[in-house]
Amino acid sequence: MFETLSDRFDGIFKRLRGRGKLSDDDVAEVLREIRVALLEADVSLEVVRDFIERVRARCTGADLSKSLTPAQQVIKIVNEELTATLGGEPLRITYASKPPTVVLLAGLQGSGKTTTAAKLGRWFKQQGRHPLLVGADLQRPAAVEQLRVLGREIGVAVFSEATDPVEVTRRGIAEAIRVGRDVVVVDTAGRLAIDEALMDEIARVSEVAQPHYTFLVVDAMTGQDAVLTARAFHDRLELDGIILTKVDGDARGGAALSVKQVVGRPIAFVATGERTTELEAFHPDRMASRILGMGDVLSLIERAEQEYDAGVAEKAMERLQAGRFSLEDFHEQLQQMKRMGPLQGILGMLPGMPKEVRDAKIDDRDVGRIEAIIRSMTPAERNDPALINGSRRLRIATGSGTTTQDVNQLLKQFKEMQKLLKIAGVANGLGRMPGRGRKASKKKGGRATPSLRP
Ligand SMILES: Nc1nc2c(ncn2[C@@H]2O[C@H](COP(=O)(O)OP(=O)(O)O)[C@@H](O)[C@H]2O)c(=O)[nH]1
Ligand SMILES: [Mg+2]
Repeated sequence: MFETLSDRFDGIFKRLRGRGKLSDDDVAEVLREIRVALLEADVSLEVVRDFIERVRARCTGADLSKSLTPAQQVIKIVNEELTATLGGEPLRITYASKPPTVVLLAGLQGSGKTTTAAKLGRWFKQQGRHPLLVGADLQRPAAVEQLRVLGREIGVAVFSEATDPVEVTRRGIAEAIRVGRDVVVVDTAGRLAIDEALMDEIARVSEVAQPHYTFLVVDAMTGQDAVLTARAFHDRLELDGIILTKVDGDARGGAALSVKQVVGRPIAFVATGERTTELEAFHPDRMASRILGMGDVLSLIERAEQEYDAGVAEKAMERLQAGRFSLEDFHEQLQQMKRMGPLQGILGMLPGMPKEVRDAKIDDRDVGRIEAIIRSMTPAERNDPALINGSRRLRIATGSGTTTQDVNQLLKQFKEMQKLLKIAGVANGLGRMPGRGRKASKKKGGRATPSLRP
């Protein structure tokens, strides 16, 4: 889900990351790109417009944090506004003080109601509840059978009988009370399109069910149609939330991003596949980070703000730009990063970190060894590894309790890293983490492509 958008954001932020201070024109350009990306992802026009305005206001307002680079600030703002667009706070189920808690599922035919009813049964069971599934789709005999099969699979009882949907619902709830089930999930019939007969039926079922939660099940792959469907149902039924299904097949995610604002109701769950395990409670914040393809940038930024010594970062940055980033600087950076936590985790959180670096296995024990080796070098060697010949290599290995192979490996890795940093331009992001990184941009035009090797 959201692959399209994720790719676009990745490109936009990658280019941003190479910048120093952002001019009004830069901001306008970024906003234009984000706008196109959202429209491409099939997000409703009204939602896009509103989103862009909110981001614009904050990017040009006084909201900017002194301790973040411009790129980080924009990412932070976009992340927060995406979270808001996706619904802000996750929906929390509160259980009826007088059980059972009744959940009514509505939706078009084929949207995934029956499958979702079973998934919810499983989910409630995992929450320590004792659910009962009620099959109130009597349109096709196969519908109830489908629910029974799924019920057996997940070990949740299913109630149904060949009367009519309203009667089945009434008796299903009575049955739940009788046998002490505390959650009832009612699966209902759908039609191919919204029609009056369907709306009447679901309204009558709702009348007797008096549901605590009415969820509309919609197929994410239908994009903006899903949003229109949701609005039509909400007019009749007063939805509490949306369950978005088949997000596994939806690369764009337009429905997910539009539904909260257009319908005024949040996404409660997303279904990510056909199996009964494939249902997730929806967390807007986590989804936003996922869309931005950046692991957990906010936690990283927060940690960086707390731990990173801006002075050291700034110095490293200057040296990177001057093409003089040495093993000495590398050592200092390692120290800094170590303070922030296990290296592997940090690298995974860095947006735009080349895949090779992110996937590289970094063991914190290796870091200890690297430090020992660097410490055994003379300052001259640290600043110019080319000095390190055979006898120096042996001395360093002995001094650090390692082998000459270890020393060679480190020197090779350092060279590789310089290359990677150069390619990705991440040297910027790294070196100026939250720094008052202005210095970098004072140089003409603020174009800060580091050249690591003279
Ligand atoms: N890939 C995928 N398929 C789903 C998902 N949810 C439901 N389906 C499939 O969609 C089809 C219709 O589902 P069903 O529950 O019968 O829909 P209903 O008519 O609304 O009850 C079935 O083939 C399901 O296996 C999902 O999240 N991902
Ligand atoms: Mg069904």
